[in-house]
Amino acid sequence: MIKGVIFDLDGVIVFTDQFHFKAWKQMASELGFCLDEEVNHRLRGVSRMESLDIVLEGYKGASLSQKKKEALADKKNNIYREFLAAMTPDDVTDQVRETLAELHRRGYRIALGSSSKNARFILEKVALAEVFDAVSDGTNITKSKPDPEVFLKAAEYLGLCPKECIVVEDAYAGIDAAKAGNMLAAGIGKAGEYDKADYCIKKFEDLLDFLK
Ligand code: B16
Ligand code: MG
Repeated sequence: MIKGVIFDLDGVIVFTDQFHFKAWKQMASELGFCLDEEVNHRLRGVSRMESLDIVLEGYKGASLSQKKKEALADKKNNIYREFLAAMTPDDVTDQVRETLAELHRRGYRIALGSSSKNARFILEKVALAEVFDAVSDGTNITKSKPDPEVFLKAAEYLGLCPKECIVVEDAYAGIDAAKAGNMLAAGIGKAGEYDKADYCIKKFEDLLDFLK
């Protein structure tokens, strides 16, 4: 029986993927290369340093030391945080806010399961910090999606077993992580086409059709 719903953040609750992309693009242009829009979907759900490696596939310069890579990731994060700083509660749709409230009314516990180290900052900006019963994010994990760690921690923080939880994800890596953690998975957006997802939803509020 499902008792808990674990939500991915970027691409599910908020659309910060556009800010990630703009920040990576700016970092790339300072290094003298262009970032293709096609790269964007490969960045979903993967950690900052793994994203950097994907972005640097387009860089043709001399190889970069670990220290330089960390400086580039910091630079990207500073640009990204400037976009985040301008977020407001209007960056969350009424449908998302009302669906979360309805899930609570129906007795579900809800958690966040995000790879981002900026997750709590984003939740504060969009006035959702008090809504989640638990938060598992990039600050409490050692392995990122498709490893299940972030979702297993979320279930643990909710006091539930993996089998009692369903994950809502926009990334293939996130659906793989949920399945590796023995959880049900609902795909939204691009992940809605993924055959490993147990449920495919077109709109966020469609969750209420099967989470009765
Ligand atoms: P940060 P999610 C992920 O968020 C993003 O989809 C991914 O593009 C990003 O690299 C990752 O967080 C790390 O974010 O640099 O803020 O720590 O989809 O897992 O909520
Ligand atoms: Mg995501």
